[in-house]
Amino acid sequence: MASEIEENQRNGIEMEKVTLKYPKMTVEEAYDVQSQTIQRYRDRGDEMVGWKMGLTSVAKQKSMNVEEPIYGRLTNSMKLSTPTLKMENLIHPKVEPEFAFLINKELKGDQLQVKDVWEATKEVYPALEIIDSRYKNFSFTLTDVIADNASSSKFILGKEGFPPEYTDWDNVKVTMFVNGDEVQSGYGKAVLDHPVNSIIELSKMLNRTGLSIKPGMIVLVGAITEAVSVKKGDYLEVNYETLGQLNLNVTD
Ligand code: 0L1
Ligand code: MG
Repeated sequence: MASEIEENQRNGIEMEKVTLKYPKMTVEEAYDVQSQTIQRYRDRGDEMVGWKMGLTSVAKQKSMNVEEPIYGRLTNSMKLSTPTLKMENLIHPKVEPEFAFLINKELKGDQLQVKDVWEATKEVYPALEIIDSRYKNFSFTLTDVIADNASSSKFILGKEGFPPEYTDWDNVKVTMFVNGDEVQSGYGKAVLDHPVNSIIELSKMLNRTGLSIKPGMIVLVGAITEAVSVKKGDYLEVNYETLGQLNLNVTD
């Protein structure tokens, strides 16, 4: 299953839900498939650079009938170094405004407090995540989406990171424009009431399999607004108040 998913992620190929074939797959097994998929990225010389959290809004959890978020793995090849998203090898991408925490001290365990996270955070960046489920019509069950690396595809960080004390991250307003039209807006608190909670939750979930957030890793904490579908020719501007603006050109 991991080989098939890795190939489809790399080439942007749609696939049937894996639960059609394996309806009894558990959440633990799905994370194992995710881990084995990313091992195949590493075997090709890619490097794991962090984690992403998904389903961090109550609305999204309800729509999937779950009570906790999910996580995925980020690799170097997913990082965009220029604000251009090529549609080549993508299926039906959507963009989410997020924050990315740059961690500089290991975070481990299920008992972390808010102050532990801030002490281990070097900087917070405005960021965009591009999700692109490999499943037809973005339709999947919880275990399907975990196996497909929580729909991870690409991400881009803002040019400048900010220290934890720079602002109240839950009250930052983010507004997204596509081709000049405002399409979405939301506040940092859309992420589990406060983006810092997402890191606490991630550490708790990773701890179940003895994993942790290592120094130098980036964590995308979860979407601040609904995800927005994009197509070739679109131009996105995403405004993060005093944190600046992120742009994205969608090309073929
Ligand atoms: O990053 C996300 O919130 C996406 C998680 C997976 C669910 C989806 O693809 O919508
Ligand atoms: Mg996301």
